[in-house]
Amino acid sequence: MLPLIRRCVVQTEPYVSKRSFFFSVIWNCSTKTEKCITEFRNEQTLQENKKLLKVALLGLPNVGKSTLVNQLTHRTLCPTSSKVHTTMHKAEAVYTEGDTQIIFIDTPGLITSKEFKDYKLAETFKQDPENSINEADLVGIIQDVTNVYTRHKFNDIILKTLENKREDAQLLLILNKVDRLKKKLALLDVTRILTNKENYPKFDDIFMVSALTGSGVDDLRNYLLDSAKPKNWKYEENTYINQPIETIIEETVRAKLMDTLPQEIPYKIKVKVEHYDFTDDGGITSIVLLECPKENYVKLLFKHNRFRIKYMAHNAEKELRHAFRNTVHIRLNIQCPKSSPNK
Ligand SMILES: Nc1nc2c(ncn2[C@@H]2O[C@H](COP(=O)(O)OP(=O)(O)OP(=O)(O)O)[C@@H](O)[C@H]2O)c(=O)[nH]1
Ligand SMILES: [Mg+2]
Repeated sequence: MLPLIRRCVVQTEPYVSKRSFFFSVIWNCSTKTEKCITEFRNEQTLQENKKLLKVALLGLPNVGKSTLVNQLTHRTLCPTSSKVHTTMHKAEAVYTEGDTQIIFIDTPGLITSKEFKDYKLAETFKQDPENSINEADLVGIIQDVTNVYTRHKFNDIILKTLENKREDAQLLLILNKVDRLKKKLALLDVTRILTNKENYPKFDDIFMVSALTGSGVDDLRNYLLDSAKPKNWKYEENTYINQPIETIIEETVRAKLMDTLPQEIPYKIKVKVEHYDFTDDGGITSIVLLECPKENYVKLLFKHNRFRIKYMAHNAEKELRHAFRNTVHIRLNIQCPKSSPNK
């Protein structure tokens, strides 16, 4: 036991509080001293070995940033949909494995000033990607390889945002949606063009993944775990996201509305959690208000004997169950200012 005690005593300033804990452990457990010291040493070793990596995932709207975060963290905590501008503000999703914590910053899709004005988007669409890249240890640029208009080039907005990258931060190119590419040779073509232009960024590594099927995602996660540097964790081990439950429910329901309703209609419906509660077994029940500005939006939702709205609620519950790893029941209240509330 002696070498261990010496090791604790000689520790410098930051460990003062641990050292006093160490002594109190010895005083209080005279008969179990050996066990207590061993336990403390294990805890201390973990503290000393802790590693952290902050990863910002950036790209144009709809390239699959949030789907990738969900696949990397094994939880559908970030909203995803087939329409653009699903993510409206940044969120930190946390993955902890062994002594390593990775914080994934999911961001709104990068947009030009014109798009920002035309679609009257929130300030977060501009500020959040910039702020995220500033604080990241590693930046992943996600490119949708199925989009024949954008896959061979980096939009100016991507290049401009990358100017905010810290010099010591690693840079990855992540080619996503490879499952939908029939001719795999096209991937090599895209890679060659994106990595050989003079004014384009120099990438530390390139990954080809399918965020939807999970293909290639384990390799990416392992690479990130290996890239983490010794540093204390930002979050507790059992923290998964830095968003309140209401926000996760609201954004999941909104995203599923975007998948269900056509064109721009879902963007005009306000989604608000009126109430949520926990059941005895830890499940969640919630009442969610959908404020429809027009009566025909309500009719659309109730079409085909309410099939649409039931399907949407079913999908939202399914995703939330996967996010919270527990039962989730949602009741939707649909309100239209010009008509009486429907339930
Ligand atoms: N086939 C296929 N579809 C994918 C893949 N990754 C994402 N998608 C789909 O692409 C659509 C957009 O995914 P999101 O994760 O919401 O994209 P995003 O980049 O977060 O979008 P914004 O938040 O709007 O900027 C969804 O319908 C996903 O299911 C993939 O690897 N393969
Ligand atoms: Mg998103």
